[in-house]
Amino acid sequence: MSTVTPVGPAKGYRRIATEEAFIPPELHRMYRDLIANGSVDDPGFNSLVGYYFSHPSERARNVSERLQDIGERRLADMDSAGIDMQILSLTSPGVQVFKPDVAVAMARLTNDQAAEAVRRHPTRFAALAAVAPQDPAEAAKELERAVTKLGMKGVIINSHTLGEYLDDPKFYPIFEAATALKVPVYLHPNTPSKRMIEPLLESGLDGAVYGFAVETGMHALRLIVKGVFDRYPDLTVILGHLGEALPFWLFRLDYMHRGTVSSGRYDFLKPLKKKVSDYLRENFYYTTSGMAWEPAIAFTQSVIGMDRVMYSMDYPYEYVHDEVRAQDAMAISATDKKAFFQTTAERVFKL
Ligand code: 1DF
Ligand code: MN
Repeated sequence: MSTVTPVGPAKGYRRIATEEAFIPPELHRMYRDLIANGSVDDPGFNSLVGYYFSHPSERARNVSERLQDIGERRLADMDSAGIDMQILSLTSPGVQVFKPDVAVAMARLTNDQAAEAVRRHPTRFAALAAVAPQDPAEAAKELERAVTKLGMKGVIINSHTLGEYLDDPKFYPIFEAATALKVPVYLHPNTPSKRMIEPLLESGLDGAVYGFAVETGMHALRLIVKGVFDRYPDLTVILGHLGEALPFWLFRLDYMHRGTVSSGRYDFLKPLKKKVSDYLRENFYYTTSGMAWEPAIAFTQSVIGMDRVMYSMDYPYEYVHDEVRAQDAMAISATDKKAFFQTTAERVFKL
């Protein structure tokens, strides 16, 4: 690889990266087996994981290797890119493609490994819990164990679980646990579910290039319009990629949703207590995850709030020193920059 110029420490703040992926080697092997025998009925999984874990390209090999290290190699990469701390989370789609019993066991194994890395390097790593939504009661139990016994700072869920979305009441136990424990739910992308992926897949748009945002932005809106936040007003959800484009839609979402509900177009669509944009401003936080583009960051800060937009790198999918430098150079006050890189994350994740 070509050499890169190290970023060096920031003046006046620590850089905390909040959406940073890893995978236990055991899970990596299981993914490869699932791909090889084609046994997962999810075209997005086969496209995405098939690429990263078996494609011969340098990008795929690089990502696949780096994902499996939560020790010295990762720390060296963090040192080089000027990242003081990573909030680790199991890479997408997590355990959400396995049979329920396997998924429950692998979530535990993942959390134990992440907790061990945090114990070894408490100033460099914190972690979010992996859970198996396939078994909502077990997911709630594991979240409680991860937070109370392992010191984890929240939970990550990679959008749909084999085509099912979290607004389904059967998943409420997960939100019960998250709100009782006062920890955020990171709604991380997954490839679009089988029901919506086809036109994206046939044009190569199913992955992080665009499909992730279509899938995950829609998922976040489902939570809002199906009333999840009216039921759990204290629920905090974090979105990466500057909210999967939702901040740009605030005005039209409010206008169209109001008209749709008030005209009685859908029997199942009940009025909400607040405007769609209110939930997006009051229940959600946003991270950049490689959207290292100042106009989009500044827009999100202006329509959502300076105190709700945080830095994330999305390592190892993004490991680009110039992106750190670009976000360092944003034209905002020293206090706001410290909030962006450090203090908002400290508050949201209780670091
Ligand atoms: C990619 C991007 C893959 C993100 C990811 O997990 C991921 C990618 C599998 O570039 O293919 O988390 N991301 O969050 O942007
Ligand atoms: Mn990511």
